[in-house]
Amino acid sequence: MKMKAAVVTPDSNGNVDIIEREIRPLENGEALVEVEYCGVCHTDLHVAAGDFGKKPGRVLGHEGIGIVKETAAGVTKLKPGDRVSIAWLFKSCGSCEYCVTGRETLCRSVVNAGYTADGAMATYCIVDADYAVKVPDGLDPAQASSITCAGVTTYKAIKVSGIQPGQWIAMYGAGGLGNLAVQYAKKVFGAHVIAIDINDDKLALAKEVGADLTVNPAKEDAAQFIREKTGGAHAAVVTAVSRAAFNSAVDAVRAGGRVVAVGLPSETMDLSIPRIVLDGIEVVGSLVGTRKDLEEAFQFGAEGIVVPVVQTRTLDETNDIFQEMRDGKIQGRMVIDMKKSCGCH
Ligand code: 8ID
Ligand code: ZN
Repeated sequence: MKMKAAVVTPDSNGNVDIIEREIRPLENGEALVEVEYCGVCHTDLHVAAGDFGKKPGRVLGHEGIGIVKETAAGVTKLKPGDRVSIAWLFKSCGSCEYCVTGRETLCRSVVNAGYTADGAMATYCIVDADYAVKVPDGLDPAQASSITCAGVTTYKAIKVSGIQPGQWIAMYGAGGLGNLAVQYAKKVFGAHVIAIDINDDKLALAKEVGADLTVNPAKEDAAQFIREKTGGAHAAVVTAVSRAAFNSAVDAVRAGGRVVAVGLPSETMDLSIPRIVLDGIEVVGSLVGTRKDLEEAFQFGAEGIVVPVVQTRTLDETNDIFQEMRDGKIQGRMVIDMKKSCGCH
């Protein structure tokens, strides 16, 4: 049986080729998933461009949602007909110090969908059954796809920020991750939210989904604005793909504040040692979320507390979506609808 897939070009030039490929037989513990939807994350752009090392021929995609078609021997957790996720955390070893202490995304032998394993930007995907998280009933599958990376990553980053109800959190970047960050912070954690983005249309969307305040750093000093309005944020989550945003976040938090780094520009940030030491600032990275985090993030979607902003497209449009993302033109998430593109339905 064949599948249609978006794979990184031979020279990893930031684009994909749409190809047909034979689906390999399942191995012990695996399941075959017919993909329904796959969101396009900015990380797919980084992988396609070789930002973390060239990956020619790799099937991209880690915001996948689909239906289990077949399970191999040894699979007890899933059965045909189940709706499951295909997330960045594709598989980990399950027994190292990270896996057994609730930090499985840091496993040194982790496998990531759409990076070190073939991902979900395809009509079919083979998953490790233990790592495919079930999608709860009542959650729209296109919206679930956006939660599979953007949602769980920001939900987890907010947990890591330690924000408490009523405190101020600054969300740098209001794109695919950022608009969900605003929603989880406001509606789940009960925080006051400031959204920061260089595009006014993204700020308008952030306001619509719950931001209390917005500021555009292309027009004014965001850190100064935040200090004036809030006395300094208690925490910041940075999903913007820009070192300027990381630097501003350090300036925007109050003493004892925590900056959670999520965005992945291939750059370094400035850290003033006196600022870090004298004001007790913490800077910490946060990488997607565990299977448990994803289960929780899904549930808030199923309950309608968090509503991903999604628009569906076809697999053939992947390179167009990439360009729109580079140009900062996307509101919320572009989600590939596989049924629209495979031509067999
Ligand atoms: O687990 C993780 N840490 C993780 C998970 C998923 C994604 C990390 N990421 C990374 C991606 O690889 C990417 O580097 O998070 C970053 C954001 O992903 P995204 O939300 O999918 O990208 P987007 O939709 O393009 O949104 C980026 C936003 O940043 C704004 C843009 O206007 C856009 O809305 N932005 C930029 I670019 N520069 C900015 C600046 N200086 C800025 N906003 C404020 N200040
Ligand atoms: Zn992602």
